Formats: sequence, C-alpha cells, structure tokens
Amino acid sequence: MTDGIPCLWMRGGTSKGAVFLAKDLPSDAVERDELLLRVMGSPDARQIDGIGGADPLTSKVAILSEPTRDDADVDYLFLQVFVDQALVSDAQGCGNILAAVGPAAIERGLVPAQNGETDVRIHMLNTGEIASAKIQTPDGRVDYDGEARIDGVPGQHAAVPLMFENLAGSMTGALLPTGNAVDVVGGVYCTLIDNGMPCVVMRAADFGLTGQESREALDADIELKARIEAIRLECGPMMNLGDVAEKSVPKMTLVSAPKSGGAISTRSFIPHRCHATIGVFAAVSVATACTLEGSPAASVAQLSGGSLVSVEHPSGAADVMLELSQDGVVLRAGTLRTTRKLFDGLVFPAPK
Ligand code: NQM
Repeated sequence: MTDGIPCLWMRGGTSKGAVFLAKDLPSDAVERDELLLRVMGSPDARQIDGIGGADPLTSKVAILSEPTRDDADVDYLFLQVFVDQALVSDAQGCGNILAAVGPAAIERGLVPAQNGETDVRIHMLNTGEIASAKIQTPDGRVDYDGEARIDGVPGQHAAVPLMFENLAGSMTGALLPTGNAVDVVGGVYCTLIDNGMPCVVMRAADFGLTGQESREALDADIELKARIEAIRLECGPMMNLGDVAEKSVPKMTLVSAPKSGGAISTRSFIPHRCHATIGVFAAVSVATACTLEGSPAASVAQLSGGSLVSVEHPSGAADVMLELSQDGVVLRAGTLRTTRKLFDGLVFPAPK
C-alpha cells in the first residue's frame, strides 16, 4: 500500500480542494500529476475511489511552497484535476481556492501568524502575479468563524478579502489578446479577454437563451455545449493559448441583463460544465468586459458608476471591486471570499 500523504482538505470560496506542501509530492510534474489523479479518483465520472467530489469545482489542488519572490510570503501552484479524463492542468489559476491558501500556509507553518490579522502575499505560480489576502488570526491561530456570507456557500464565516494587481494578460499576454473588444467567432459576437482568467464573453441571447437557465438545464443541453466548445477551440489559438482541447481555459461565459439588482448576469462554462457560481478571476474578467464600450457584456450590463460590480450567477452574485485609472484601465481588483478547513490528515491514493 502507498504511504499516506499529508493533505488539508479545504473549502476555498465556492470550491473545494486538496492542499499539499510541495515537499510532500513528487518533484517531477508527470509523476506528481499521475499521483494526483489517483488521489482524486480520476478518470471516473463519480471519482468513487478518490476524494474528488465528481465535479470540476471539487476536484482541485493547491500546492504550497516557500516563496521564490522577495515580495511574497508563499508560492501557490493551482492544478485542475479533470473528473472524467486523465488530465491535470496548470493552464489556469483559481481565485476560489486562493482563499484557502493564506490559512493553509499559516496552518502548515509556512507563514507566521500575527496576533489579530495576518496579511499573506501569495505568489500565484500559474500566472506569476501576487495576490494579497487578509486572514483573521486572533491569538496567533487561524479563525474560520465570522460574519461574512458569500452566495453559493451556506452560513457565515470569517471574511477573506483578496486584492489583485497586474492581472491583465495573466495567461495570454494581453487584456485583449486579439487587440479587439469584439471578435466574431462561429458567427457569435465574443470578447476574448484575460483579466486574471482567459474568458470568452458572449450574449446568452445570441444562443437563443435568456441567460437565467439553471446550471442543470444548461449542462443537459448537448447541442449548446457542442456549439460553445467549437467556439472555444477556435478562440484558444486566437488567445495565444494554442490548442485548448485538453485545457480548462478559456472559460466560456454567457451574459445577460441583471435580474436581481446586480450589474450583469452570467452562466459560466468551465469549460465543459456550467459553474454553480462563477470563478473569482472569471468574475473579474467579466466585470472588466462590462467596461469595454461596444462589447457584448457592455450591451447588457447596468453599471452603477461606482467601483463595485455585482456579477450575478446561478446561486446569487459575486461582488468584484474594480479600481479604474482616469482613462478606464483596471488598475486593481478585489473581492471577498470565505474559506474553511474541512479535514487535516493523510490521503491514500488509489493503487496504480
Ligand atoms: O476563476 C472554477 C472556481 C473556478 C476558478 C473554474 C476560479 C477563478 O470557481 O478564479 O475561482 O473556472 O474552473 O473555483
């Protein structure tokens, strides 16, 4: 039997994932990925022989290590473990699991806790950028309890504010990798944008949808998903991502007018299943798309004029703070998440 591997199982925002220290995993990426597939129980639609939750949102991994940048406290590598394919991808970051990184780094002794609050600067290895998280640490221990609520998670927990800078072109080299706010791909008006997450933003109405359909209804619409996937495969090379057939980016987001007082309504495909909420960086990218004149998002968005953009999703809304320069360029972005330590122990991967 393979030895158990130290693992923290955490909820980060509206996702769940396994958090490891790099020193506890093989240093060779191929060996590591093969092990993580066995940890999660992939490939298998039910992930029955592993700890994955049979959903891309609960089949995620964070690997933490000592910082390799002077201006960071910890390095964070995100890996998406596909559920029903033998694939592990580092081609995207994850802002939901990011919420778990500060607490996990403190729990594992990588970052010393302050008395009260601890600021953790996280070097996101997938994109090379730094995120800052504020963690509640009364008496020098992480406190997960608090009053904050996020849509998509029951109950109240300690707030984890996250701030980002320099997100533009995180994976693609430019905010608008084609140089355009609008491209027509597969006969559909699209914004190919990357403000932290490569996303293709399209109007739901252009697919004959209201944009208020449930996650389940969209996931069951095989024809729609095939059409969206064909557009995605075309957009990959246009976004400098190459062949994206085996990558989890770009994310495909359908937008419509807000229904609950927010700025815009979304249904986000990540990329083959509809998200129960929306990814953090995907929400930042969509919020940014709302500010681009003439774009599909701008045509349906109702912006308040303030810095807060409330991005509606199937389970409520995610608020994104955008700080714009005089000429409308996004300088900083932020959001609020919560996180929780669910389990700390040893994980036993399925045999080879
Ligand atoms: O966009 C899901 C999630 C994510 C990613 C996905 C995320 C982000 O909600 O920053 O958080 O897009 O695959 O965990």
